[in-house]
Amino acid sequence: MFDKVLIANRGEIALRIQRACHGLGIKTVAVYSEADRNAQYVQNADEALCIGPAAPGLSYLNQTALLFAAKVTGAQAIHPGYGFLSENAGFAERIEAAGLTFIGPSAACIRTMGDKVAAKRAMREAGVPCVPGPDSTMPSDDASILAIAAEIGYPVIVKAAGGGGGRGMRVVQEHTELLAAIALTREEARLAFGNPELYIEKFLGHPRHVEIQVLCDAHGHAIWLGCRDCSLQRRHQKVLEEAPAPGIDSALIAKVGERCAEACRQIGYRGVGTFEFLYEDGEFFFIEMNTRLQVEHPVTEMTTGIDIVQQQLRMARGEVLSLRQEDVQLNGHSLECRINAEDPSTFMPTPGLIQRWEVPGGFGVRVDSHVTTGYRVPPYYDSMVAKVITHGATREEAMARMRLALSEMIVDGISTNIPLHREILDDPAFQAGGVDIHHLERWLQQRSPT
Ligand code: MV4
Repeated sequence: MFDKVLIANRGEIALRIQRACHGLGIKTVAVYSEADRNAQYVQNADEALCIGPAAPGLSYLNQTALLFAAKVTGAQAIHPGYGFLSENAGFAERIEAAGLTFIGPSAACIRTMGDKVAAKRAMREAGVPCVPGPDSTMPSDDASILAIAAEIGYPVIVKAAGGGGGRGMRVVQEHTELLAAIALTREEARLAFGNPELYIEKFLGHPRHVEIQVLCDAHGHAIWLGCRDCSLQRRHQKVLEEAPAPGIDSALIAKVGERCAEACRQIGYRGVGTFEFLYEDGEFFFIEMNTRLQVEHPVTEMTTGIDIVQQQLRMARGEVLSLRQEDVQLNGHSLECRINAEDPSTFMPTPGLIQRWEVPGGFGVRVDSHVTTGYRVPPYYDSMVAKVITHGATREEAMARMRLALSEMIVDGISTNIPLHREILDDPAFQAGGVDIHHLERWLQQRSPT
């Protein structure tokens, strides 16, 4: 049990976690870098402590400073948010070794899911449908490698076991290219992840990115909270997400969701998690599991009515899950636009002073943001400054509310990607629903040829 949580993060998610804590009567400790000293959420925390200079490596990634901050403030638990140390098994271990609670799954689960081969093996054993390909790392001899690829059938994709999120992978169209591609990817993986192990999968050419949210207690109970479609992305950065994934048979989603929940029971998963799938030609294929709270969790909250961050805190406190699967009612449709401080056409970050900040409101509109007029967007971190989330009885209603919400939003002083979101909402292919993971980049190229 804990009654004071240290929030080891910054920006909108630090505020989101702070609100969930205060809603449960839990006290909060904000930690901040010198660049975030004046942020409003820092002032609103019960206690606040500077943990270092602006550079993330010296502050938000500084495990020793975070543990020291927990010690001096008497915080008994640490919430890592997303990014930074949220999927660092070693950090989870250090927290537990210090007698504190890491708000997340066990270090062992984080470690398994960080190894993409181990994750896939665990999920296939638990009955989750996976992308075709062996659940083992690449053998060392060329003949075996070529035989595996031939059996899968070209094109194949070579991925780093230590990768994920789009880093360390290479598509191979035919057998003459395979061994060179493996040598290159292996060297990249050794450099980037310190782990040269690779694996090989069937390459899917036009999938959608559909993910399933799960919620688990420490007593063997697990439920799934519907799905999200995150296909609208550029360079592996999600731009707009929605729940549910449009046009997918809800009985199929329920079947896959049940498999995910069962897998969580089997591996003793605790807290919140996300199963990432590629969805192509009516079928789901597991690729990775994320062991953190995700940026796009609000669209699931809007369609289930469940406060995912409060549930995450309660699970970490050791409570028994009070929700049964039949209590989870999926209602209507929700969209989330990630508002970034960036140039809408070049995508270059645009840090600086926000001279005016007016956010939308009204029925079915939610804004998650730490920004206020006079806020200076620091150049050191992710450029996301807000998430505009809408909910409606139908996808059309959620889209109409989003158009209105974006038209009400005023940001002066820096440019943002709000114009891009307006254009996406006017795109007939997006409006129809179900675009694949390549749609946004294809559409951007056709709009402004380089
Ligand atoms: C794939 C794939 C096609 N086939 N795996 C990229 C991020 C990482 N999580 C997995 N990724 C992909 N894996 C197979 N077997 C295509 C991608 C991919 C992608 C996946 C999700 C969202 C956006 C993407 C953009 C490019 C490639």
